[in-house]
Amino acid sequence: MVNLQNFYEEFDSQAVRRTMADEGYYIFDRRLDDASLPMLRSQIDELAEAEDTEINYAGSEHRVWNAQRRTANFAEFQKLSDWIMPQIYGAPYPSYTVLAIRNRPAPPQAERMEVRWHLDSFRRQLKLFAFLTDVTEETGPLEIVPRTHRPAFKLRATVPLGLYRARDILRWREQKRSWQRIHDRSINKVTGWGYSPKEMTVPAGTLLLVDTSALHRAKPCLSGERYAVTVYHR
Ligand SMILES: O=C(O)CCC(=O)C(=O)O
Ligand SMILES: [Fe+2]
Repeated sequence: MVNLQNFYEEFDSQAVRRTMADEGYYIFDRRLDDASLPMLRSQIDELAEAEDTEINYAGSEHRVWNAQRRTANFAEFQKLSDWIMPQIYGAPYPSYTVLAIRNRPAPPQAERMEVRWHLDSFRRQLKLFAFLTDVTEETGPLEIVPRTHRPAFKLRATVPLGLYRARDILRWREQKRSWQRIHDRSINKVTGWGYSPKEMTVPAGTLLLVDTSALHRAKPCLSGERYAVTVYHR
């Protein structure tokens, strides 16, 4: 069984809260034990064979939803996240699912790269990621623009970036929002304002907290593979 005890014991809620408020993400110094990584990866491989697995990007991405119900190890990540989040959020903030995900190289035509940037929601939304392989530029890192989770940024950016548009309101019930697909052109504007995207290239075993109301995307996997676990909160 994966042992997350150290993450509880060493958790410095003040430091995490401060970094999350300032930057919109927090990388834990402590990593998962090396020994647990192959075990977790092979559990993802097993689960990925199930019939209800979501498969994207020309078969290169496997998404196993509700992994916490399928394997006790993934429930451990959910427990940890349910313990951490209220301390940052300042209110009860239960998780609703754990995603176990595997990415292998995607054929270049499998996806529209220029609209991968997005917000998960317009208001604060926190996620816990655990990366089970070394994440390099090649294996499809999560990329985020630090500090764009802040209300001051959203106020400034909403109109010039078209995060909300008239058509979002006209088609409100379709639940499609402009901030779910943001064009690279908009990101160029944001970098012009002094914000710099940051690639989460981290060693295997790294845990990461992110406010996914910041601008972010998953870069495509070009070679190798990336395994990760993500705990989702509403
Ligand atoms: O897989 C990733 O790196 C991030 C995907 C994403 O946009 C998310 O989990 O919100
Ligand atoms: Fe996202």
